[in-house]
Amino acid sequence: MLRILGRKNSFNVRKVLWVCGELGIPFTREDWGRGFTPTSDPQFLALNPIGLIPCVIDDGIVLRESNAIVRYLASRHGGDTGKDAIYPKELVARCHVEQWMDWANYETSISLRGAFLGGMLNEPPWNHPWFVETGRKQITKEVGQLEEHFTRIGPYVCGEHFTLGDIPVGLVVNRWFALKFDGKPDYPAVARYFEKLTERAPYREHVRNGLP
Ligand SMILES: N[C@@H](CCC(=O)N[C@@H](CS)C(=O)NCC(=O)O)C(=O)O
Repeated sequence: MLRILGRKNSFNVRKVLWVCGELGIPFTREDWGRGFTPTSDPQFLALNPIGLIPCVIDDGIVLRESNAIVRYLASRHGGDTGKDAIYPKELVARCHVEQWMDWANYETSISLRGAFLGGMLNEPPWNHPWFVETGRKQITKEVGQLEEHFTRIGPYVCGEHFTLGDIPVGLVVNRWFALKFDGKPDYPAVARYFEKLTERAPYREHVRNGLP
């Protein structure tokens, strides 16, 4: 059985839990990371020398990096491989999915460090006022780009069907709605997307469950 190492309130672990819910993949989960056994523990580092959660073990295969894990699980257990699959095989459809995954993991994770870790959790060193302000401006611009995207395409990031692209983006959107700061705009198309994702039971269980 798939073993997931990482606390269930982690942004990146929740992606893995969500995809398992979508695909009906049975798993066991162990609490590692902030508030539990630290990822600097030699037992953890022996599995994942990068020292971050999530880390998974599947049939003796050890994997790290949430997006890579999500793609692996969908490739292995995703069933449908057609154009409308959760992770399509067709090159262009696949790249459309992956570009959203990469965008969320790179662009928005930098902004959210300032806006969320600094601005909401007051965590050093991210709570430097310049960094908080820059993060807020940047995440507002990025979610604004998503807003603009959803005026043309929807209801999911790649169009009509739910794909892996929605998983990291769905985490970002959940966190966006938890942020509180002056001048934060309303983005109605993103709000509709948030409601659309909320129709999905694994999203309600692992993502929109009251945690930012
Ligand atoms: N790029 C990595 C980032 C992983 C990451 O930053 N994980 C955080 C939790 S979301 C972590 O390990 N934090 C340390 C801790 O919880 O002790 C991924 O996508 O998996």
